[in-house]
Amino acid sequence: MDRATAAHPAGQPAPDVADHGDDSAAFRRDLIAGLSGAAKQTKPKYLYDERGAALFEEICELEEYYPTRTEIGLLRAQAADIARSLGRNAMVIEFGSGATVKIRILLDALQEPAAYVPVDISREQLAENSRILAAEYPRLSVVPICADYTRPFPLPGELDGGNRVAFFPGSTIGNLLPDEALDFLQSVRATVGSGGSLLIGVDLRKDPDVLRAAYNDSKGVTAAFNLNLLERANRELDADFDLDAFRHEAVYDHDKGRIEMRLYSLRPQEVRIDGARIPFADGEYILTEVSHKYSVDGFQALAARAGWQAKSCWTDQADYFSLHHLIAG
Ligand code: AVI
Repeated sequence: MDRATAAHPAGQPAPDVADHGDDSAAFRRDLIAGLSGAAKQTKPKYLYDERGAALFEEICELEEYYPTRTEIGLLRAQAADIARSLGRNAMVIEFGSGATVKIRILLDALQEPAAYVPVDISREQLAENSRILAAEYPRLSVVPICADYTRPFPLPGELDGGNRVAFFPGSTIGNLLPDEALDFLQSVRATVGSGGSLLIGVDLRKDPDVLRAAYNDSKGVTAAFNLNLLERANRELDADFDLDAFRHEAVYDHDKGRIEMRLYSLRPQEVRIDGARIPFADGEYILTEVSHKYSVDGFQALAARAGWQAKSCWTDQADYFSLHHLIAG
């Protein structure tokens, strides 16, 4: 964890943050290990290099991809109620600092927010967002922290005893396996401590046709996002994936209540990754990402196991998406 220099009121210098991003050695090691087992799979974080992050932003704008606009609509529609539930002088600790649209809605609604603490592993994103928000909210203390937010990290002393509110929008929790989600919720609980709370966005179970359309969009942006993993391996690891020999498909698994993003091999083939040779059978696939969908009760039960007590829950009219305010128990 690297505590960044605080960008305090009235736009003081941009924060100085260190970059702890994955290096290519870790990508090579993880990719080869993930493709060497009987069930081929890769860690979803490798989808998000610069191009992957740009493609994900494009996904968020797609007609078929409902989560982003539904969550933003829900935040806007319920802003006053959410602000009441979160309370005055909130110190908002955002886990991940991507697009700033959601945090702005929250900050605009909150009663005298005391601090904004974005936490991210990416130095550039963190510095840029901190600079923008410090300039836009001159009375707010902006305290960026460069850290892997999936593990507990210490909060700066000035947040002790305040109204600490973790904010984790986007249903990114869905990309974790249930055990990982439990660990993550426990870790957030440890980070905010007793008296803290969590506002989290969680995508809900729904008609599988809606889900399949959202992850197999008609413009092929999600396919490009998924296939970019192989392009990235070719770019960074000198691998020789033939991009025409793989196809994207997102499949909904009813029993597990999750979308699985897959890359299917279109023929028997062997791929070279930096000296390793990986065989693929015709029709064999790589599982690149899972996206779990929860029921409101199911998510609250999971959160309870991690030491959180449900205080409020908001859903949109179609019950597509939920926002939960949880209190550290
Ligand atoms: C980041 N995450 C919440 C997205 C999701 O919906 O699971 C990632 C994504 N993958 C394909 N489309 C969107």
